[in-house]
Amino acid sequence: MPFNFLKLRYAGRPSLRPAAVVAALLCSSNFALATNFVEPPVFASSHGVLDLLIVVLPQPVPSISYVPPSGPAINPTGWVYQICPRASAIPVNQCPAGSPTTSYYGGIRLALQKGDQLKFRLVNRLPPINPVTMANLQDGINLPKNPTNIHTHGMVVQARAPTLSDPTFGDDIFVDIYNPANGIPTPDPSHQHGSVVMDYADYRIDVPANHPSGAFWFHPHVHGVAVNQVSGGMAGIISVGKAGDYASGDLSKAPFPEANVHHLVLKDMQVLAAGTYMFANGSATVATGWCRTRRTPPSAPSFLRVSSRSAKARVQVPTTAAPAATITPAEHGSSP
Ligand SMILES: [Cu+2]
Repeated sequence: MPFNFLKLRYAGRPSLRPAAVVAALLCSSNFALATNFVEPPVFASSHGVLDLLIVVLPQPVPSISYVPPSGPAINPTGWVYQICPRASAIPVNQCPAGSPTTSYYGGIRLALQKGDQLKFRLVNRLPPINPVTMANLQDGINLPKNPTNIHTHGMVVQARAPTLSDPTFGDDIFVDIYNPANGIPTPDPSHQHGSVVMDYADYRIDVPANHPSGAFWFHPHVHGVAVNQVSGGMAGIISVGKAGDYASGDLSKAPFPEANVHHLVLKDMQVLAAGTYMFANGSATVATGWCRTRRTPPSAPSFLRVSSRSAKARVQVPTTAAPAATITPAEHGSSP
């Protein structure tokens, strides 16, 4: 698959910035890695509720600039989750410019606690997809219209469809939310498993009071097109509780100190055997110096170094050619 997603918690004083990591993975060989680590933006629940507006839309990735051998510089277009507290949203279904809105290509973190309610409105502002770039076109005639939804990967929550008395969706992977600007979907009885919704859908995901603490993630889950969307950047972290709930910080089993917990998102792109990559704005030939040719010898794994005063850790960087440190979503088979 043209995507690997790694999220981790680790101790120490990290020396890498997520945006730099993203760029480094996509990158020319002379990219400077030694920048400060910055946590992904966090939206945390308050008094048991996290209530957000989430608009998914295309956006140039400013941290990645690439000059192909025969052409002007390219800033790849990513597909990002633009997020703001629902209370700050402006009519109709828009996040305000500037704070408190974020649309971070590297992904954001939703910080939840056991027993919380995660509520959000998901608005689809994605462009249509060129069918040529789709690996799973046979999964539905409407997929080029780029429907989306959200799945909370790994969480133990209800896969709930709306009812007359409760119109919200739970973690329902069968709802397809369409951007009206891409046209009205054609009825497709052979592949339509759930609700067809235009423009947006409202979700309510109840986190059980006895939900395990841990690190999870969210991503779109419309069969046949999820791979395009996740590859475009649509993913983020969900944390429940604290790392100290399940991890010890020392031999006496003191809880892991929360100040030493950091979150990192790695994303990469697949460079084809012919040395090309299909950007949203067209294919480009990849120059010598991109990640695969940086390996010496070519079969050796790439490493990302995370250092601290007291310890050093090496985190193996996953690549699409030889994934070595990915969180494999086992329940989805070969799909995200
Ligand atoms: Cu998943």
